[in-house]
Amino acid sequence: MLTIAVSKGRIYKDSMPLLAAAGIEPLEDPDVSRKLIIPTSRDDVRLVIIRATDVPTYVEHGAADLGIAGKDVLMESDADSLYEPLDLNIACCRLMTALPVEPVERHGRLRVATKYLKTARKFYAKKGIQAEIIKLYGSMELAPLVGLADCIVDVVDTGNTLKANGLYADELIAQISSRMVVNQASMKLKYSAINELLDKVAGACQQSVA
Ligand code: PRT
Ligand code: MG
Repeated sequence: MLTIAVSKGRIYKDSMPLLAAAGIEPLEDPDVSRKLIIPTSRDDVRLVIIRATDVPTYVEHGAADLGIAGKDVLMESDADSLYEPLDLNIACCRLMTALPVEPVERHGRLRVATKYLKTARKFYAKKGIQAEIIKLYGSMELAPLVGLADCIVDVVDTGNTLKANGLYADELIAQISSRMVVNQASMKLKYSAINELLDKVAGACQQSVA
């Protein structure tokens, strides 16, 4: 049995056509079903539906053999023993700093609101800026508007959310896309099944790029 960890939302939507190329089609819609384990058209493959940020943890511990996660989530994760064999080129966006359009006077250290603690810390340290990183779990765009932070670090797609909140994207930290990750032991023990799946999905990725 192969278990694939995937989150609901944009990654699910964009990755299902790729898994279909490997003959894997979910037998239930996770948006309708309350089940967290979804059987697929292949007896030997099932999906587990979890939060995007939990995908690396499930795969590192072998609770899932494979997983699909954004590079932003992987960079932030403590799971550092995963294989990352395939860039799926889906759910693409940019990890950026963003500032208020109306400049606000700053006193003392730069305050940065983000859910990307590790990545932000590294980014500012590399620039030689001693920033105070403020951990938030969502709606980062609000922080500069209410004086909680001077700027934010977040993923940006169209930029509409920033614009609607009086912010603009400033510096690019990383180009983001979703990756297939694989548990190290699974890669050894289930090599042929995983390799075949990766090959088929990789083929489907190339077709969708071409
Ligand atoms: O939403 P939830 O708290 O459950 O978890 P999540 O936010 O981690 O999951 P989800 O499904 O929202 O995002 C999963 C992955 O999609 C992320 O880890 C990214 O790799 C990728 N991705 C691609 C994005 C976006 N594009 C994106 N635009 N993730 C989030 N956004 C958000 C962004 O944070 C901002 O609030 O959408 C808003 C900006 O969109 P624009 O188009 O207005 O710029
Ligand atoms: Mg989200």
